[in-house]
Amino acid sequence: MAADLIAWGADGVRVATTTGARFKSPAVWLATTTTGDRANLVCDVDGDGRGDLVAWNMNTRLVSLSTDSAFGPFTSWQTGTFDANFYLCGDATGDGRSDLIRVNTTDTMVAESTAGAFLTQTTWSSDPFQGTRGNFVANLNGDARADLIAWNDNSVGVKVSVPGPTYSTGVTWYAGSTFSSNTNTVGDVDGDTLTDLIAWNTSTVYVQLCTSGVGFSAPTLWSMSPFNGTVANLVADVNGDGRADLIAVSDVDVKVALSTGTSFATPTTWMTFSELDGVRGYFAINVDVRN
Ligand SMILES: [Ca+2]
Ligand SMILES: [Ca+2]
Ligand SMILES: [Ca+2]
Ligand SMILES: [Ca+2]
Repeated sequence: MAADLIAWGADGVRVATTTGARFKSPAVWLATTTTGDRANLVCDVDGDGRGDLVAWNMNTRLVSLSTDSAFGPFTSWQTGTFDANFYLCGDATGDGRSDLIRVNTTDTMVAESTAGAFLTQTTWSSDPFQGTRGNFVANLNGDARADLIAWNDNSVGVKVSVPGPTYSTGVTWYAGSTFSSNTNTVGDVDGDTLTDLIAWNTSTVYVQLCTSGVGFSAPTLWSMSPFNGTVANLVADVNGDGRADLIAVSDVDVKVALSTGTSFATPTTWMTFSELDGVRGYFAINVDVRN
């Protein structure tokens, strides 16, 4: 399975599915003006392998499930106030379904997915864990549970998801400058199932590999091609070889730099277009079972 390109726009959500070698012309999967007043996310919340839409509002969380060729109507999966600084999703519990995670100034809370609703959020850690360059949810140690990353200018901290369920005490997995002037993203670029760090600069891309689930390597140069999208930089495996690739979305085209396992190949054009509205967000995740 390989990641497709999703553009959540003002009047609908469009999907450009991958063939493994390019993105097809975008198709409207849901005509909607619905949007989250806090965040828009795309995660597989019912665990069928296909990414779903989550519109995160302060007072309600709405979900639109992938039917494999479209997104279904939005339905409410949770009501009540659920507010934060960082809004994330990922399978923190390890049951195959993505959960909602909020990282706040002083704590981190998780609302578990039951495949039809989100349970009331519970506190998984009670200390500050915001990263200056962002927080990310990804599997780092090879169990089924997604862990929490706080990426800072001069360190990267990790809280591992453990049975309870809860987060472990935060541990520094890398101490040192982390090289990014543009976009900080995460993905498994070498295909060992452990999530790595990717730092996009104006004319270079550096990678910090996850090393056996206990730390990150020092930044290593993986690309010297000037490669930044004017509207979005994304990381996902678009050709299905198990290694996460770089996707640069611009106003006139979408370029991809495939991972070779030790570097990123020269970028190539995967789609040309004039109207891919992603004003609510661009995402790269598999949404169908075909490719
Ligand atoms: Ca799904
Ligand atoms: Ca889960
Ligand atoms: Ca890896
Ligand atoms: Ca790949």
